[in-house]
Amino acid sequence: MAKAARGNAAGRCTVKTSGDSSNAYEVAPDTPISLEAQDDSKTTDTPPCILLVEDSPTTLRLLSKPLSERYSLLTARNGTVAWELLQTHPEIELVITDIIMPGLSGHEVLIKIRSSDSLQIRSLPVIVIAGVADSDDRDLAFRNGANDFITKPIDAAELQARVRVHHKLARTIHELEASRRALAEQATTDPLTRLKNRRAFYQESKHGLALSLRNNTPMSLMLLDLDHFKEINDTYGHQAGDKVLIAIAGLLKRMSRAVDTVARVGGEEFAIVLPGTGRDGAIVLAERIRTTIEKAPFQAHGEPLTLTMSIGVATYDTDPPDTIDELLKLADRRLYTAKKEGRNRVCATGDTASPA
Ligand code: GH3
Ligand code: MG
Ligand code: MG
Ligand code: MG
Repeated sequence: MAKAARGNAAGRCTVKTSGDSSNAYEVAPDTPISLEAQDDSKTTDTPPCILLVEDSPTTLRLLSKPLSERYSLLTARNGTVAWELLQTHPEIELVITDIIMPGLSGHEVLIKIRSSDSLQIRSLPVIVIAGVADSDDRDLAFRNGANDFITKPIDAAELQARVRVHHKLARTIHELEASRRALAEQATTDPLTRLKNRRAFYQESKHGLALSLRNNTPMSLMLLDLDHFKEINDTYGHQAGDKVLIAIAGLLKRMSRAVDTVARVGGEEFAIVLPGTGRDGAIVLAERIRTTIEKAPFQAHGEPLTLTMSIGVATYDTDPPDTIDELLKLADRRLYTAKKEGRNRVCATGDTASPA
C-alpha cells in the first residue's frame, strides 16, 4: 500500500513550470532521487604510488628494486619530467628526489611542489636524497619543506622504513582532514533531503543580510510549509511522507539560483535565502514554486495526489526589519497568514507589526 505511494512520490514527480520560464528559476527535467548513502571511501587494494626522481641509473636501479616490493613505482630521470608526472598522476602519494639533476634540481622540484595550486600536490610528503652529507643542502631542503633528508650511500631498509613512516603519516593526515570535512558537512546538512539545515540557513541569512546592509542591496527570505502534510503520513505512511519531502527538496533546489540557499528548517518546512532579490522577484519565484508543486503529478496507489504549499516572504529593503531575527519573524507571520487565509498561497505583504 505505502509502497506504491513511495515509488510514485519520488520517481514520477515530473514537474513543469507554468508561464514564463526564461530565467534561472526554470525547472530541469526530473532525475531519479536516490536515498542510498554515497560511499566515497577509498576501497582500493592497489599498492600506494610513489615517485622516485633520480638521474643516476645506478642509484635508480638500486632503489627501484626494494621500493617496488611494496609500492607502485613511477620514476623520472630529471625534475622536469617529475613535475609533469605530478600533474598527470594524482595517485602519487609520496616523492623521493635526488638534488643534483639536469634541468630542475631537487630543491627546485620541492619548491614547485610546496607552492603548487593543487592541495594534493602541495601536501605530498617529500624525501630528499643527497650525494654527500652537506649541511647547507640539508638545511635548504628542510627550509623548502622536505619531510626527510637521506645521504648516499642509501641503505634500502632504512629508505623503506622512512618511506613507510612518511606515507603512513600523510595518510593519517588525509583521513583526519576528510573526517573533519565530513563532520563540518554533517553539521550544516539535513540528512533526509541533503539540503542545508536550519543552522546553516540561519548563518547564510545572517551573512546575506550583512552583505545587503553593506552594499545597499535587497535580500528576501522565504518560508515554505507543506499544507496538510500530516494527512500524507496518516494515509500513506511515514516513508511515503519522507519520499515526498525528498522530492520537494529536489524541486526547490532546481528552481532556485546557485546563489540562493535552500534549506529544510523543520519537519515539512523549508526556507530559501535570496541574496540580491527584492520583493517582486521573490514573489515571482514563490508563485512559480507554489504552482509547480500544485501541478506536480505525485501519485499514490495509482491515484493522483495533489500537494500544496503556503509561503511567507519578507524582504530586507522593502520591509522595515533590518535584523535577521525580525525578518524571519515577519516571514513566519506571513506564512501563518497564508495558512489562515486558506493555504496554497503566497503572502509577501502586510502584517509588519509584531503581535502584542
Ligand atoms: P498545515 O497545513 O497546517 O501545515 O498542516 P500540516 O499537517 O502540514 O502540519 P502539522 O504541523 O499539523 O503536521 C506536520 C506533520 O509533518 C506532522 C509530522 O508527522 C510530519 N513530519 C515532520 N517531520 C517529518 C519527517 O521527517 N518525515 C515525515 N514523513 N513526516 C514528518
Ligand atoms: Mg644526481
Ligand atoms: Mg504543514
Ligand atoms: Mg509546519
